[in-house]
Amino acid sequence: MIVRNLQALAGTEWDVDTETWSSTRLLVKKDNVGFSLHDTTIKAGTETLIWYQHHVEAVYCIEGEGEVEVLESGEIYPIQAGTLYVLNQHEKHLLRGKTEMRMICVFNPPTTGTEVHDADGTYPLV
Ligand code: 9YT
Repeated sequence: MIVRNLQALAGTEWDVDTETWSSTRLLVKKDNVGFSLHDTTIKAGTETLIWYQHHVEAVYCIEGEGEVEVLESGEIYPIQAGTLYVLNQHEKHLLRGKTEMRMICVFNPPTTGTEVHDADGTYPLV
């Protein structure tokens, strides 16, 4: 069994901070369970370009408000506590936090725990 605590991971290599979001990776590739699990905060008033070309991501909002815009179709989906979106088609998108948003995110394949987006909004396939 694996047991971890968010506070205990603060300041480690699995606790990543960027201009528009911060994320603590609670479960990562080396845990060998087939997915990674992240507790992510989207900063208020931000917009992030994201395009997970190598991963499927499920994102479950538990706090805050914002929206996600799918770039190919132009569709915009509002996000609030209780909203789930899943990037099952590797959709390139813009994520906007109106307020600070807290999201629980699952990645398949799992991330290593230290990734930040490249210029395309992508994480490498490790
Ligand atoms: C919702 C989203 O993808 N935010 C960017 C960070 C990502 N959740 C991560 O790496 O934890």
